[in-house]
Amino acid sequence: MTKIGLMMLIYKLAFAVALCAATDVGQRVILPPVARADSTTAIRDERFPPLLDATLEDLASGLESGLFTSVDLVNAYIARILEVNDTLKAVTELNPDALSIAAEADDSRARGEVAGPLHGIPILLKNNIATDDGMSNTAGSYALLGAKVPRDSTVAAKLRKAGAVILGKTNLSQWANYRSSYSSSSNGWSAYGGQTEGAYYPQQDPSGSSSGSGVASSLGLAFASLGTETDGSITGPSESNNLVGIKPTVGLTSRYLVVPISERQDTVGPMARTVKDAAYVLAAISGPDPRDNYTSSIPFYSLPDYVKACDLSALQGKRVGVPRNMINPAEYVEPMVAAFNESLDIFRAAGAEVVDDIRLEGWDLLVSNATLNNILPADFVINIAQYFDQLTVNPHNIASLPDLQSFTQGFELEAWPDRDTATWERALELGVDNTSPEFWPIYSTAYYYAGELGITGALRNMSLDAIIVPSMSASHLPAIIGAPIVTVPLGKMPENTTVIRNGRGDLNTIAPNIPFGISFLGEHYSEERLIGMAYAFEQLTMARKKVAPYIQPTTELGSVVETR
Ligand SMILES: *[C@@H]1O[C@H](CO)[C@@H](O)[C@H](O)[C@H]1NC(C)=O
Ligand SMILES: *[C@@H]1O[C@H](CO)[C@@H](O)[C@H](O)[C@H]1NC(C)=O
Ligand SMILES: *[C@@H]1O[C@H](CO)[C@@H](O)[C@H](O)[C@H]1NC(C)=O
Ligand SMILES: *[C@@H]1O[C@H](CO)[C@@H](O)[C@H](O)[C@H]1NC(C)=O
Ligand SMILES: *[C@@H]1O[C@H](CO)[C@@H](O)[C@H](O)[C@H]1NC(C)=O
Ligand SMILES: *[C@@H]1O[C@H](CO)[C@@H](O)[C@H](O)[C@H]1NC(C)=O
Ligand SMILES: CC(=O)N[C@H]1CO[C@H](CO)[C@@H](O)[C@@H]1O
Repeated sequence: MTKIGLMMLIYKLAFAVALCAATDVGQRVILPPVARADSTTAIRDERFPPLLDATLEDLASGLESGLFTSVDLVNAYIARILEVNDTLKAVTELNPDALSIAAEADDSRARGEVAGPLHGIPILLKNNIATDDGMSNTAGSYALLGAKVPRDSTVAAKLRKAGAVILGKTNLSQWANYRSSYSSSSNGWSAYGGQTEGAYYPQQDPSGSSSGSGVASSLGLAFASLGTETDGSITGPSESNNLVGIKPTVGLTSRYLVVPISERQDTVGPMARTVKDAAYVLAAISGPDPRDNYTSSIPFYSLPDYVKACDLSALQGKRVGVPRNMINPAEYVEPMVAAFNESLDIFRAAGAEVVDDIRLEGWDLLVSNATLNNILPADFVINIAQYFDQLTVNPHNIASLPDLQSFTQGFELEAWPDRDTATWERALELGVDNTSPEFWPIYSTAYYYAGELGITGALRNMSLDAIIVPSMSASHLPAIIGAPIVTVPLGKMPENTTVIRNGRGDLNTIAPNIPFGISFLGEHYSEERLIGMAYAFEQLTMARKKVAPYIQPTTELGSVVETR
């Protein structure tokens, strides 16, 4: 749920990168401000929707007309997963019941019983979102292999109720990237799951920690997937894998039976290929849950219609602010900033007012005070113990972070000490948890910086509808206050980009063809407005279509239907 991303690269690699003179600035992505028809379909001349880009509306209408069945869809997606499994390791396990659930969905559809737009539609879950079925919920660790939960997580239960077929679990950065130090970890690696890679460049850093969810949605290994974010883990892998990601307000989606980092910052959200598809998934998983009392802060009697929010004219009359001081100034991300700069004309052409060069003082205050990073460790020591406490089967009798640390250090497949446990050591040495009196000044200071001197203050003081930034710089302030983000594809790194490896040196973080995005930030529970603006922007740009993966599966619905 936290990503090792470009922010880390700025701070940790600043020196190394300064030596790396030839970072590319050319081949800017030109996004003409030309309105197109609502692109709710990937179908062109083909009889079957190509699965790399198939939208929910394509899939639902094919199921409705009998062109294919939900069983066909499951078979096609499984074949696609297996085609790229060896290289990308995006999906940790398949649901052994997926085909029988799909068959039931087909039967009920034949009887005229359709649960909703997701009826019979295959979706993947990040492997930290528990299901009470034949799949495990490991957060990528052997510590949880064989563990059992008392019931489905609330978001999984809601997906089932909406008729979706839970197809499998996606690989992730182990413990949502809350285990190892920067130089010893890599996005998308887990002991149980291996190393996930992105599909846009060989050995692409898939970003994290919802790495497998990003790669899987990106290549059409399912209709869409769920990820989780604590600080960047939906936003980062969505941008690096050419996707739309919605990081919902903390409290809009239940975290019950989701392996936690922080009750204050964790949230579950969709990673999909279009804004409208993500909105359909968000609508299905949102809402109050007595088992996660943060959801009692939902201010709506009935939820907004996130799908209807997808309105081509949603940018008309809006004011968007550009906080230049939050944007990563490094030379190696210049193509991202250049494309972002050019996109401002699209906002203007669509009738929005761009308030450029606003300064969020809270950003500078927050990133210059290391004490303010202590929210996550203070929550984690408490919240991870609460998760273990809920298990009905706990194979290694782990009750606390010290138990987990000693299991990990003693279990060979956990790859310790090559992959260290520095994040846990730090949390344990801190001696402050979220019940300590010392916790509150830290939390309230960080909240004030990210809120009043940051997002909330800026939106109010300048009457803005949203703050927009390149997605690489989006996650941190919203993380602290639990506010939402919507990221949309914007462009890709140019052909002559100099390759930069991750901290561990085993993945390519900056490389040609790697996609990047633009993010819309807003006040708590402003998803409806952010989705509208993101949709209008997406429809004007369609940047996802301008980037092609270097590897992709070839199985399509046509061959599955013909050979059944
Ligand atoms: C990449 O090509 C562009 C011209 O298209 C040029 O301006 C830029 O300097 C080149 N960058 C590198 C790293 O060679
Ligand atoms: C994926 O590949 C691995 C070997 O790399 C294999 O062990 C595994 O069975 C494959 N996954 C599935 C779902 O078949
Ligand atoms: C929320 O739930 C937690 C855990 O069940 C409990 O400790 C806490 O007191 C509850 N808070 C509120 C405000 O109800
Ligand atoms: C983007 O725009 C800002 C503000 O106009 C400018 O300072 C910056 O140099 C531009 N960056 C790139 C890469 O074009
Ligand atoms: C950092 O924030 C903490 C918590 O509010 C505060 O006690 C400390 O004085 C701050 N440090 C600096 C250098 O401002
Ligand atoms: C918003 O206005 C308040 C009151 O004037 C001020 O303290 C705060 O710094 C402003 N926040 C931002 C981000 O402009
Ligand atoms: C389906 C898939 O790709 N899952 C793989 C994730 O990575 C592990 C370890 O390499 C494989 O065993 C899984 O099969």
